[in-house]
Amino acid sequence: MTKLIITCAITGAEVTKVMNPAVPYTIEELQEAAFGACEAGASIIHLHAREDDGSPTQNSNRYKKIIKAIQEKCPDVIIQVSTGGALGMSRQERLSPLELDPEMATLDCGTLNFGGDEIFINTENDIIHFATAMNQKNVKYELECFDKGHVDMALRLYRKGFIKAPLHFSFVLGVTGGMTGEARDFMFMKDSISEGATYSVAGIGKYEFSLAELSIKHGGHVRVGLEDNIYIEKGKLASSNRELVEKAVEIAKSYGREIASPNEARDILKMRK
Ligand code: KMH
Ligand code: ZN
Repeated sequence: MTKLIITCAITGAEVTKVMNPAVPYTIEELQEAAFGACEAGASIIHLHAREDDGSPTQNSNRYKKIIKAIQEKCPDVIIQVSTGGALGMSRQERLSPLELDPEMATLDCGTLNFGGDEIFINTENDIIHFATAMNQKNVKYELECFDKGHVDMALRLYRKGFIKAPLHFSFVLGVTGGMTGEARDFMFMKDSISEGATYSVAGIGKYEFSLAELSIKHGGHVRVGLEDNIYIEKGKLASSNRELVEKAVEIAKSYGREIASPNEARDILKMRK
């Protein structure tokens, strides 16, 4: 089976130190979190920027400093910047990190209820706008899909020529308002993508490791990290992103699945420029 690509979503935009004190905010904390995750086996860091007080930002200068700090300690790692940012941010704000010509970025493929009155807005025109900007800069995108309709949208925009192959999907399952992280929903998502496409799965909260295991078993890839889940096991907070990656590595080992290095991940995702 193909080697396993582990992405670590080290901080996100919504999770806070109040929920888990290990959530990194400062440049030093983000550097340390990325380093720990990479040492444990992550080849991709899914990155949101935060200010020192934890507020989420898409400011490209802040991203630049964080990326520089991460690359000092993990020179090979693939940095995947978020263009989802935080709820309520404008298109323009969300796209700011593209100014840095990142190697990889997320491309969110549909609108979703996010609990309470929150809505994560990604209209068809937003997706086309983001995809066009990334195509111009030859940025590898990860197609983030929180729902089956998002996969269909990505495939439709692929057929129309706005989204380019090779397609790499990320199924983010278990968000309030999106598809659940039950095995049935994972199978439906993975069976819906096109021939030759690759996928990774990010299980939110309690779904993180059950979905990681399913994906490992079925030849998919995995995302873990404090953005998605703050617990190492039921009722016990994770001490670090490293610990979450280590747990994914243990599961992979139990299935005889080897872990991809960053360069092997680049080959698997066909992202050499
Ligand atoms: N923070 C969420 C609203 C992404 O990184 O592209 C969106 C998100 C998706 O995290
Ligand atoms: Zn994110």
